[in-house]
Amino acid sequence: MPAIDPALIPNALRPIIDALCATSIDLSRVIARGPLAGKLGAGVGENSDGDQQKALDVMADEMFEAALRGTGVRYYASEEQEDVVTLDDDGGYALATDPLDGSSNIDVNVTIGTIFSIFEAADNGEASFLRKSSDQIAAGYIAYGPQTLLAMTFGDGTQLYVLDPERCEFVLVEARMTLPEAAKEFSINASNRRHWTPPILAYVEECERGRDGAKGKDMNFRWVGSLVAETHRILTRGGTFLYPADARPNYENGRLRMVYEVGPMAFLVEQAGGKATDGMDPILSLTAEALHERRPFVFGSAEEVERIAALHG
Ligand code: AFP
Repeated sequence: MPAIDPALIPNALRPIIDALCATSIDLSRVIARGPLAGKLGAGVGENSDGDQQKALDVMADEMFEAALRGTGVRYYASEEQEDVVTLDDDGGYALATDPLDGSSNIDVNVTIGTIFSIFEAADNGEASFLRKSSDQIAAGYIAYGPQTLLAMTFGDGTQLYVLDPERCEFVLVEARMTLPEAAKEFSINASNRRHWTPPILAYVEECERGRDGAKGKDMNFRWVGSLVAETHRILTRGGTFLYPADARPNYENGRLRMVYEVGPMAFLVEQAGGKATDGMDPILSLTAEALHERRPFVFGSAEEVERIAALHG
């Protein structure tokens, strides 16, 4: 029994998507057990970017890497591993992933997720990922929350699936998600206010002034600390997400990684009619130069993303 209704999945990618779905179903069971499954949020080391690695980060990475062998993935790149791994020499694809996004939420029962991006394999591992973001042929996330959800695109709209726990299968609920043009909410880690650039500060102050200012409408504020949760909310009801460059050391390009966080989320958002930029330029027009490079990231309702670009003048 495939772990997902295969109707809208390109034949060549079905083994990869099925492996991702089957593994995420197993992972969702571990996550749902929380402390009964051990100390999932315990620090176990550092990843390539110096971020603390949690036990679940490493477990998820190992599960996905093992499950993708023999599915057509030649190169595997992960937030949790320094270098690209060759899985199958005769595979035709390259898959990048943040196997467990939102790790700071593991121990507090808040939605966390898996993000993935798929390219045609190039001549070598690095070349398969250090390329224009618009070369992606598929992208998606799984959200482990009250529901286990899969949002995915193959370049013809963003599809939404919900896991039916009884059937152990992801069932299509929306073939073409539409990100609302207007926003009522904005998301940014407000504790970094003193580190922001003037255009970002100006936008946030416009949102805070609401109907008393240029916006002419009140905005609400949300910050979950889990990119997958924020992205799903914005895809569903609109809004703006900002993780900009800021003045902190090592944050001159923000916090989010281009290849396995920013690129795939940009693809999903744009396929749903939203926009995704680095504050000014479309993410999909940018080229990754290093596997773990960071990029400032702004996405969501088109009119808001355009306003932020305008404020950058
Ligand atoms: P972790 O996986 O290390 O928790 O990082 C999550 C994340 O990459 C993204 O999911 C959040 O939007 C962002 O970081 C939260 O960053 P802050 O902790 O700086 O708010």
